[in-house]
Amino acid sequence: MKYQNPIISGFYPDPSICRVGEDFYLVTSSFEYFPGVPIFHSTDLVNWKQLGHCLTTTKQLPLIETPSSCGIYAPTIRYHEGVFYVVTTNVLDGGNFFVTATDPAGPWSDPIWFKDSYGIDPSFFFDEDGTCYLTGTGGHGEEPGIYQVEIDVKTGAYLSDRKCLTVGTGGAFPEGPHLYRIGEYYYLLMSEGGTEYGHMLTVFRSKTPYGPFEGYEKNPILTHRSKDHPIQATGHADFVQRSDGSWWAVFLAIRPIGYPRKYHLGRETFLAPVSWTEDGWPVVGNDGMVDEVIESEWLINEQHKEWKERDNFDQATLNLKWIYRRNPIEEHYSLNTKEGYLSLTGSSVTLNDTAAHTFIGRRQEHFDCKVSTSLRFEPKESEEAGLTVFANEHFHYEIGLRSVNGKTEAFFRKTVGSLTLIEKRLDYEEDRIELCITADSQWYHFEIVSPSGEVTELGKGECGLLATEVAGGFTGNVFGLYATANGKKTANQARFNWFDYKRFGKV
Ligand code: 6LW
Repeated sequence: MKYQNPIISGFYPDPSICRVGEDFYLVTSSFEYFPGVPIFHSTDLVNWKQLGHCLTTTKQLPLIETPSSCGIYAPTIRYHEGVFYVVTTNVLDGGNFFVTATDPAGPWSDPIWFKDSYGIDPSFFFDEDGTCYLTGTGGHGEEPGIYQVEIDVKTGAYLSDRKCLTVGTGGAFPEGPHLYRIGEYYYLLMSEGGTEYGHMLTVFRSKTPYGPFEGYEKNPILTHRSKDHPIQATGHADFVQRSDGSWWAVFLAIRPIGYPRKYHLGRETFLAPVSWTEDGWPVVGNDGMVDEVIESEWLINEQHKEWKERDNFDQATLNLKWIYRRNPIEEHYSLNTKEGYLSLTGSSVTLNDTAAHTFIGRRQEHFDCKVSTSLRFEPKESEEAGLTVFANEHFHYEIGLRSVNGKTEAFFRKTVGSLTLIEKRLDYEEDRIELCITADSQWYHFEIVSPSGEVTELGKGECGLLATEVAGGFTGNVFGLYATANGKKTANQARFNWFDYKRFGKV
């Protein structure tokens, strides 16, 4: 049977996976978005359904004025004796910590913070004797490398000295480590080269958990660096074994467009089969290369991608795909489930500020897609609300309604670094409007539809100007509904009646 990569598309990087019986659980990074650390479930590794998020409270995930692409980095999920553990880093807001749950759908515990926590990419390994090893990168001026300490999983207290396991094969940014015990060896999997085009996965092994670790002579075991391949930046992997004995790797990769290459969907989650050499070294995919379509005799199910095209905002809680930027100010959001709309109240914070915007978004998962929404809004002076495609505060395009000199206008604006341009403005007499963004792999096209059905194109913007190579950071593009009073206070609500996301072409 065949499946198509990515297995989870859109900005879902740094995947980590664990198995409990026939069930697999997978988590990814979430940075400044809230709730944090989406958690997915699968029984066949190719069909994934989101169960929820691991970090759903401000106590677990303080993100007050967290800069874009700070917040939650690479989590690891592990299961031990009836308990799930997710260990991760809140960069700039507390460092390394973990949460636990008996039901992966939640609720997850309050955070248990490590004292004197160092570095990023923490991972847990529970050995047969119950010892829990915390493995992660260096920090606080240490030599870049992978470091390890034993911990008490009730309190997070360190039970041993912290030791360096390896500095890797010499690539930049030794990171993303996971320790496993397979057969007679402890295997240390890690990434090097940085999360961009030089990304690679390397493996080491030892007879003891602290080494000495011997590197595989054929390292790296996964990389697409300097290859002409549509998938790039492969790395940051975690291994899992199915109950049928087959081994698999989940990892991140990107799908850049054009030349020079640029990617705007972020780093996505991919899957590859893992085989073993006779002398016990892992081989990922096709000798370290992975294609979009993979055929494997070990697959047990067809791949169907979970899909929901319309949100009518008529449920008591928002669909799990919706995410806020930083901790939301609750009173700025309300769902009227009876009449089926989501109301947003703007604040003085604009889309350009490093603060909690009034914003609710969902990841762009496909190159070819169309998102649209119906907005009812009577803006007062300085207010605006609309639909944005958002990379970060300095890189975003939007259309919406706003008030200028007592008049309502529909507008299309581009913010690209320090350049801001209102590309189109039209007097608009109605208080209802449909806002649409149609994406292909090169362009976002913006249009509005009046209540009488009249369609007006407002313009287009390059996807490449919102791509990571231009906008920077670790996230991918998100479509968002937003409201702002641009420096003023307001109680005026922008009501969104529905939101559609249609995909075209391949998943
Ligand atoms: C993550 C690091 C990485 O912590 O990018 O690709 C960082 N790998 O391991 C942020 O996602």
